[in-house]
Amino acid sequence: MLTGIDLAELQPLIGRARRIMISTHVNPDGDGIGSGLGLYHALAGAGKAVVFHMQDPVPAYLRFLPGSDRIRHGQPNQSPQDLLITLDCGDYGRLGSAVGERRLYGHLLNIDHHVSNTAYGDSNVIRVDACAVGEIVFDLLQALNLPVDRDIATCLFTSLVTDTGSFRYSNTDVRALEVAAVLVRAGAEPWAVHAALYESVPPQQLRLAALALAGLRYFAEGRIGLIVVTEAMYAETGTGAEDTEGLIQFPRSVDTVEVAILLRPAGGGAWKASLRSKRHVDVAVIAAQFGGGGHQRAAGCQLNGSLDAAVEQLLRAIQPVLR
Ligand SMILES: [Mn+2]
Repeated sequence: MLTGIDLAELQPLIGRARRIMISTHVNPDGDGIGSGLGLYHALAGAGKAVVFHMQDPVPAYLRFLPGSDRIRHGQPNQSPQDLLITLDCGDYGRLGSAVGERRLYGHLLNIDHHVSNTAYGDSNVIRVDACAVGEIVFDLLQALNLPVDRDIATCLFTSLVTDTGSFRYSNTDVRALEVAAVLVRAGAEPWAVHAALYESVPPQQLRLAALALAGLRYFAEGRIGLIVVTEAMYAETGTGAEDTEGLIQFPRSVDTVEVAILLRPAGGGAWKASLRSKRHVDVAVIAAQFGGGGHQRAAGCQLNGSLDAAVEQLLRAIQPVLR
């Protein structure tokens, strides 16, 4: 779905804008940051006054990306911008505090691939068939005739790698691999990106994984796998939320499991749930029941109350749709 807009139609909007701000969702991931930095470098190269501003800091595993040290975070943006471009962010609230007041922005361009996107922009490019927002940004740069140099290629390639699970998930289609090939030709190095992303784990992160794995539980004859991270585990291992990256792969990797759940503290006694499915359960629908969203095979939401209550609510939502 391309809601109303052909990418080439964005030419006048972007051409007119002198000051452009890029942002992505809270708890930013490789897609939000990779696609954002790719766009950042391209727009800066085109002579725009461009800033990349998000609520949270760049997670350590993404700090190898060229330009990641120039991303601003923390305080809300206060300077007026001609154009705000939001990437990989399904609803306006998920931008968190980064954007400040909406009246600061002459125009909001929302570029995303989440089926749950609320089309909150003045212009919305929502392509649910894109494996990553990096793929849409790649197409946008083509449409705008902006060159893809080595830095841009590395950032966009990282976006594709992280959102496709290193080209393994069901969103890995011919198009994803074709775009990846073009990016590699433009200078992205698959091994270097892989090593930076997945072979640079700090020891404490593995200790956290060991603690969480010890408590792995199954429900519904093994078709649901649950892994929980607690504040106590963070404290014992000296880790935090960003060290839970990749943990959900463990329950999902079990042969009987259709739906994998990762629960971690969300602050204020709430729990953040990450949901993954393998074949037929639409976890975006499950997450939406709790005010969250995402994709068919990967989604997230937040639940209030005790851990037991959070687990109970999720099981009650998932069990009826398991075959
Ligand atoms: Mn994404």
